[in-house]
Amino acid sequence: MHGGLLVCGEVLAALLASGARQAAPGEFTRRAVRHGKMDLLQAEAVADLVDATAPAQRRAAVDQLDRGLSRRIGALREQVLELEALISYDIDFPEEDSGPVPASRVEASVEAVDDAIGALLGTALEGERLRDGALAVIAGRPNSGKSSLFNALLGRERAIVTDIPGTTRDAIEAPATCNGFPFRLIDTAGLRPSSDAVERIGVEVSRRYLAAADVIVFCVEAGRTLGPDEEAFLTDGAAPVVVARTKSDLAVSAAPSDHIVTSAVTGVGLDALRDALAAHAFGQLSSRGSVEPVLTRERHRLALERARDEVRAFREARRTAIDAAVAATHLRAAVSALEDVIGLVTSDDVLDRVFAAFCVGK
Ligand SMILES: Nc1nc2c(ncn2[C@@H]2O[C@H](COP(=O)(O)OP(=O)(O)O)[C@@H](O)[C@H]2O)c(=O)[nH]1
Ligand SMILES: [Mg+2]
Repeated sequence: MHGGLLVCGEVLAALLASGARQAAPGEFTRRAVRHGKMDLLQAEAVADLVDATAPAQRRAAVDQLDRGLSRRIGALREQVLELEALISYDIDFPEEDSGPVPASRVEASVEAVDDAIGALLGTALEGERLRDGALAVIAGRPNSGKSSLFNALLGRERAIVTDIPGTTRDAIEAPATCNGFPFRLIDTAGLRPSSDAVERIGVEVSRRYLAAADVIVFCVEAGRTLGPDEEAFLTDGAAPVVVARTKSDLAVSAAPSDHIVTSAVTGVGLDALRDALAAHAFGQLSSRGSVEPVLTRERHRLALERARDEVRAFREARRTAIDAAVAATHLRAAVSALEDVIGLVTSDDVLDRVFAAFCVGK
């Protein structure tokens, strides 16, 4: 069919009238999961790939679709199963003092599993950020060049720029990609005490965004000495702060070397600013370069935390000389937490939740 809303709509109506039905969201992927052609992590990756706006998101989704994360979690599962095998002698012959496997070997193996789960959990913060986009908030005094910098980073005139202090009163959000990583860029009202009711609300909104920020871009004009309010802001330390010395085309900056000298007019420093944003919000992911599996959803993180808790409970149970068979139930629970992530056996309501976010036809 050629495009056009009316013709497509009428053809669709004719098909439905002849007995066809429309696919449910994610129905084809769901079938693939039900028939074992795909696991749950791969199904999630299909949705992530559809939603990807930044190259780093696409890379992670394609790797997950390739079973990168499934394999890694499968390997963890194998490790726990081997641990179970190691202690099986203790279970079968509980009255013997020591089995053929020395306690130190079991202990080392527990450590190794704990470390491996920990390494993967270490990717969750940036991984979840990778799916949602990192929140980068631009802040500073009124007229410090925030909106101009915001527009320059976006490459379009999204926020209103004037020389009147207090122009931006509401927070403005726009998606942006820096060095391949996704960001939600926020322009805010300038921070200052104000008698204007609307501006005061704007400043309040700015503070709320700042509290939630993953990284802050703090604007100070080049060549100007920082005021005490600005020095205080920098040591506040809620999120990492990148200082942008703005309007460098107007003044020579004698700023500390970690400040980034920028100009919205000439475009100087914009790349350096993007580098800094990517390094602060995605430092681990970008330094690893090649594709390594990452946890991108709360669902993954919670299940792996459960697995780690169970492995630790197992270690504790052995330390306190609890019956080996009882201690081993923790390993069973750890295995099942790992299997939940991959989705080897998945209940309908978990599937419903995963596929609710899918679009029709996938
Ligand atoms: N020459 C020059 N002027 C700038 C630059 N950035 C902002 N300005 C001017 O500074 C004033 C305030 O800018 P604006 O972006 O609205 O600041 P905000 O209040 O912090 O959002 C406006 O008149 C801008 O044109 C720059 O890089 N170079
Ligand atoms: Mg502004």
